[in-house]
Amino acid sequence: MDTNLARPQTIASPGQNSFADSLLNGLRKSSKEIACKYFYDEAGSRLFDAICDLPEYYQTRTEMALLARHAAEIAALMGDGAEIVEFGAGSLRKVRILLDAARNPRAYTPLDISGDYLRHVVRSLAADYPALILRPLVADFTLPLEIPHLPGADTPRAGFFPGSTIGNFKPDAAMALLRRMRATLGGGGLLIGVDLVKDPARLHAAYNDAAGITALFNKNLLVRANRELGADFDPDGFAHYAPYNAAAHRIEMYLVSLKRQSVTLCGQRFEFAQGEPVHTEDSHKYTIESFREMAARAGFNPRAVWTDQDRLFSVHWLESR
Ligand code: AVI
Repeated sequence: MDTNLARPQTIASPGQNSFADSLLNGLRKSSKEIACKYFYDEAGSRLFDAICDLPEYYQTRTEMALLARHAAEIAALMGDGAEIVEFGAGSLRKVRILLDAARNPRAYTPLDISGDYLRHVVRSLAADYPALILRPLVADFTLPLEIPHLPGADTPRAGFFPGSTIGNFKPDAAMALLRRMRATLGGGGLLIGVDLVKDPARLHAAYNDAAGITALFNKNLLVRANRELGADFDPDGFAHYAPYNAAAHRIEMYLVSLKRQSVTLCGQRFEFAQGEPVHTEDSHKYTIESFREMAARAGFNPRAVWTDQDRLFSVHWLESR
């Protein structure tokens, strides 16, 4: 048994609603939608890991290379003895780069909506970093949330929000989220990965991979609804569709009904016309300048920024003001 590993604790936020409520509300709308945070059950998290390894999905490898290249500088900005708080823990591959470079990190607190996945991935860290306090928290970081302080002397917090997950929020919601993170970090800085505006063909390929993994990831929402809620979606009756909307600087993801069909969910019937889209995700892209402006409006002081030579991706260090 690893003594530095706490069991994942669940932190409920006010107004937290369930997959069932959210799905019912989303399918009742005149333009149907499913919230993208429901992608990440255990199967969805694994599919997302597979996306990160795709040749077309440049984001993950570019960000990891940036973190590795600038790790010493990042560690200096994070300071000594920090608690690293990761919003949406993912596979933990990226945080290992930080933990290896950080100066005597005291604790690592990953937050994730998927408890099973969190338990699984954090276990491997416990053995590799025996001196580190590990506090996995099952929480929805998109909702207001207070993380209890570690006992003892005040430990500075450093936030970590990689992967350009910020892009999955509409700009107003992204700014509100940055504000909430600033509050959670209590004066600590935030290291955040942000995908950049670029050639639309490159963006299109990243969300329409040849192996069809992104399509499976998208359709997993329906598979999950069938398994968890007893719905009767036919995943093959929907197509993955992910165009780039250049005017709005975002990839939009949809499941498009391939035929006229009805689906029963929680005792209610939903009709889908042939060709009807269900919106499942937006992935906004920023310029370095537009992101720094947004961060400043959210109350951060944008300090360092690192990018690769092709300007595909950026990593920012934002200080709390
Ligand atoms: C998690 N998020 C930043 C990914 C993205 O690129 O927007 C989710 C994703 N959707 C399709 N592929 C990857």
